[in-house]
Order: sequence, then C-alpha cells, then structure tokens
Amino acid sequence: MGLCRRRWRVLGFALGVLFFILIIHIHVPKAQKDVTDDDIMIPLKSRHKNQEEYIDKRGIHVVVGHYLGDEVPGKTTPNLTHELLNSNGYSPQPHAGEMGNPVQIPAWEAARMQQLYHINKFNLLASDRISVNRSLPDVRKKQCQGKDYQVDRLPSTSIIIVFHNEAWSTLLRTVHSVINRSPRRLLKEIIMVDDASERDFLKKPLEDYVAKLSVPVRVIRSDVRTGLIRARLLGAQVAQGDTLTFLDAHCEATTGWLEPLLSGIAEDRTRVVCPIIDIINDDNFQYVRSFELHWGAFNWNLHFRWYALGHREVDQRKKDTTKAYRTPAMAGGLFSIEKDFFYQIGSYDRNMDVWGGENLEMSFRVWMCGGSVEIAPCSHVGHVFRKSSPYTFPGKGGVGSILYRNLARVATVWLDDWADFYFKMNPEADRVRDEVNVRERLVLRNRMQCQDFQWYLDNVWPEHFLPTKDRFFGKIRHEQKGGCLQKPGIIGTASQPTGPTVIKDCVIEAFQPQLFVFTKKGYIMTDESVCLDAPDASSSKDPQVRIMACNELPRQKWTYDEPSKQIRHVQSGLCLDLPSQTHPDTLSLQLCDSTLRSQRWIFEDVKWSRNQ
Ligand code: LR7
Ligand code: MN
Repeated sequence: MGLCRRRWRVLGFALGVLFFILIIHIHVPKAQKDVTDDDIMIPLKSRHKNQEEYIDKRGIHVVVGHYLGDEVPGKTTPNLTHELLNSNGYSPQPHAGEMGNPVQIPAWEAARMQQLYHINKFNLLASDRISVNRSLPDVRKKQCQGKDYQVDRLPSTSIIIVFHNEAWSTLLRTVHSVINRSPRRLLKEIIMVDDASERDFLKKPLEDYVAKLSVPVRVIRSDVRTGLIRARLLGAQVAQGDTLTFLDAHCEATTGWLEPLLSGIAEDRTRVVCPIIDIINDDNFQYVRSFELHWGAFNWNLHFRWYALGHREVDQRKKDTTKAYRTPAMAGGLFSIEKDFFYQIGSYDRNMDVWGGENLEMSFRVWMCGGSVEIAPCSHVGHVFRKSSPYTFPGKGGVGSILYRNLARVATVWLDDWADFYFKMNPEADRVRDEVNVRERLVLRNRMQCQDFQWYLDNVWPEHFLPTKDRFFGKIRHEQKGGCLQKPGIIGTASQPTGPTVIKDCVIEAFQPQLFVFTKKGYIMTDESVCLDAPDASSSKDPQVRIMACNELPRQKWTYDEPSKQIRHVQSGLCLDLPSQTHPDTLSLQLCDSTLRSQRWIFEDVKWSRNQ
C-alpha cells in the first residue's frame, strides 16, 4: 500500500516535470498596420527552458512551448493565502495595454508580480492593470478589411466560455471584447460556464456585473469539477443561437472576428470554423499577431501542433488570401459550429475528463463523418498562452493519467491501425488502454458510417509523417558502425528537431528519435515533420546532411539501392556517408562508391500495427 502510494507520488511528480505539449509560440514582430506575413523571417532567442525550436518550410523559426503539468501541488504556489486568491485585483490604469501594447511592471513591484503570477500562471498584475475594454489594432489584412460579409444573412451565435478559477480581468476582457467587436444582431447571448471555481469574485459579483451588460449573459455553474469538455456540453445545452462559438476564458476578439466564422457556416453548415489564434503574451499581455501560414495537426504522441500549410492550401491562398482554408485539426478552444450540426455529428465525448484530446477527437470526427475543419484567416482572436497549467487535475495520477486516458479514447475510437502505433509510441497510454470504455463512441462512428483513418490521412493530411502500409517504417542502421540514424535531441528533454544527423547506438525498438518513415516520394521523415535534408548539396564541395523541417523540395529526396545498400541523394547523385573531416558532427554526402563500407545502410522494419 505504502509503496504503491509512493509510486504514485513519484510518478505524479515525474509526469509533472515531464512536459506534455500544448502551445506553439510563433514569434512575430509587434502587431503592425499592414501585415504581409508571407515573407517574414524572425531571429529568435529561446526565453524558456522547455521549448523546442525549428525552422519551418518557409524558413520561419517556430518555437514550441511545453505544457508543464501541475508540479507538486502546494509547492509551486508559495504564500498564496485564501484572502489573496479570493480578492479581485482588477484596477485598470489609464492607457495601460491600450492598442495591444505590453505592460511593464516596475522593478519595485517584481516580488508581488511574481507572487501573483502563480495564481493563473500568467502575469496577473499586468492583466489587472489593463482595462477590460482595452483597444487593439485591427490586425487583419487589407483584403479582409474590405470584405462585405452580408451580416444580415449570417446566422446568430451563442458564445460559450467555460472557466475554472479564471482571473476577473482576463475573463471579463474576453466578454467585453466580444461585445465590443461583434455585430449586435449576430450575438444571441453569452453563456459563461463556471466549472466549480473556488473564487468569491466569480460568484455573485460576477452575476451582478454581467447582468448590466448590453448583451444577455448567462452564468451557469457546475457544482463539481467536471472538466472543460462536459462544461462546454452544459453550455451548449442551454444555447439558443443558430450557431455555437466557443472561446477560452482568456481571449480577446479583434475587429471583424465573428463575421468570417459565421459566414463560413452560412455557406456550408458542415464546416467547423476557427479563427487565427494570435498571442497574448503571458508576461506582459502584449497582443502579438501570428501567422496565417500554419495549420493544425498532431505528432506521434497525439499532441496538437502547428505545421506549415499543405500545398493545396498554399496554392489556394495565392488565389484568395481571405478564403478559409482546411486544417487537419483544430487547437480546440476557439471555433464556431452550427448548433444542430454540433449534435448531429456527436457533440463531444462526455467521458473525456478535465483537459486534453477533445480537439483531436472533434477534428477526426468532423472530417471523417462528413464535415470539415477550417481556419478563417480574416478572423483574429488573441489567446493568453501559458507555459504551465494553473489548476489541479483531480484524481489519481493527475495530469498525466487524465491526458493519456483521454488520448487513449481518441486513438481507440478513431485511429484504426494507427491506434496500435500510438500505443506503441506511448506506453503510458497503453497502460490505461484497457480501462477506457468507448463502446458508445464506436456505435456513433458506425451509425454515421464515417470514413476510416486511412481516408483521413490520404485526403485531409497527405503531408503527414505517420507510417503507412506503403512506406518503410523503422530503423536505419549503418552496417559498418552498427549504430542507428538518430534525430538530434534526446527524448524527454527540451530538444531541437533541427540539426545534425548522427549515428548512435541502436536502442529499444520504440525509441522515437531512431524511427523513420521512408515515403514513396523519397522523403525520409520522422516525428514533428522533420526530414533528412542536404541544404547545401548544390553549393558546397562538402555537403552536410541535416535533419530539417520537411519542405517537399527536391533536395529532401532520396532513393535506396538495395544491392549496394546505398542511400542516394537524388538531386546531387551523391551518397549518404559518415561525417567528413571538416564537419565531424554530422553525416555527409560523398561520391557514390559501392566498395565503400561507410556508404552501406540497412533498413530494419519495425512493426507498427498488428495488421502491418
Ligand atoms: O477543468 C477544467 N475546466 C475548465 O473549465 C479545465 C479548464 N477549463 C477551462 C479553462 O478555464 C479555459 O477557459 O477550459 C478552458 C481551456 O483551458 P486552458 O486555457 O487551460 O487550455 P489551453 O489553452 O491550455 O488548451 C487548449 O487545449 C485544450 C485541450 O483540452 C482546450 O481545447 C483549450 O480550449 C485549448 N485552447 C486553445 O485552443 C487556445 C489556443 C491554444 C493553441 C494552440
Ligand atoms: Mn487557454
């Protein structure tokens, strides 16, 4: 018993420190008047420890932040008295944060700022100084600003905001930004769902406050902590609008945000439409416009990620930058959906707890069962991205076990053969696999006669980097050295998915950095959409082989010659070889010579599903 308890604690702690992923910060320059985001390149320093950085297809430096689950409860929230937690510190200062500008806290207040930071895991002191009605720049492109959305023909919407212990200033700024920047006739109501918050100011004071607003606002409450998924279902249940628009409790809507979302639905009721999610800086609340060059997808661990847009979407955007484009997955917090369609397509899996996975569940379900998920580039909404989670994950095992349970449900219901792959890559999820009961969701999938996951990969996300039956999947071993090709970065620490290509001792089968797919088109890809690349193959006498973001350029194409065991770089005709003397840290390309043992590679299949 005691041992068992201790193991849970150790595990809980390990999982706390172990990052599960959430946010992608795309670093962009300060919001500007007329932004052409198709050609920005940003120098970038990583400010935080738990981040990955890489250069994407267009040379854009992307920083991936990790979600640090709750560390040991109590220890991370120093000196937070009951009184402090329950006091509403909102006290706007003239001009603070106006036009989306950052708020600087003077040095003498640093201690208080740090103390308050722990309550919501963002700079609460800064947020409390900014008006709930603060102004923001119009971050839309010119083409968007000039567009007529024929508001009279658009369906109405119920805004649904679920929250658990949210700060007053961020919560009410969300509400006010919606009221201030939406055509009144489109706003049926705002529904605020309190997921068992403990703060006094979120009780009667909140109800009294919202009663005076110019739009009907309902506050509904769950007495028990039910999690964001069931909380949203509670909100949807009472909604009276034609459509539902979900928002996190720390957002700021910008001018013209709503029309593109609802107009997408007006054109086709089976669309689920998301805005571009801009960044509200968690340290100073600066509003930072983000790119329109990414779509949402996921990695081998079913963690949501932003990746560079697929080709079809890039082409479409060349014709019309205002048009919504398809995305394989949505981030989850911000989207509009027709109310009847929401229910028709199976609303949410109400057996998913607290946080995580529901965004992929809905994305797969909508795509595979006849709808689509899109991003409307003319709609911009800011969201406070945090580096860690402020609230508890109730129950045994905390954040990790809840998330793995949710994702095990997603995988079991929607992923077909790729469920085996997910569980193989994620032993923690495999351990709870048998505990989840998804019968109802399988019945739903069957009843709606949804497409299978193969269809989803082929049609919705052809750029994916998962194994398939017509791709090699496994290890690439160097015959002479015996070691395996490895993507840089060690799993479980902050890693950089771009960098040198190395050979390391081959380790356990499911060690992700040593697993690659080799596609029919000739790309050697691995998790996080990175590819074996030779960026200077055409310019250098001594080309280096690197692991870089997949870009579908010819220089990332390879062929394998079975008899000689050589891996040939298509563009240069050179062969993959051990490091040269000038660049000893990464593999090189050399003139092909079938007598050289240093050019022999063995592809070792790894079984990724029971059927493959
Ligand atoms: O138990 C809970 N009960 C709640 O009501 C836990 C959370 N919540 C509320 C919470 O107060 C907040 O308003 O649910 C909302 C989302 O929780 P966050 O803000 O902690 O989530 P997030 O922004 O870190 O996470 C993203 O992924 C989640 C997975 O379950 C949800 O889909 C979030 O809505 C989603 N947020 C976004 O998509 C915003 C953009 C992030 C990106 C990329
Ligand atoms: Mn959020």
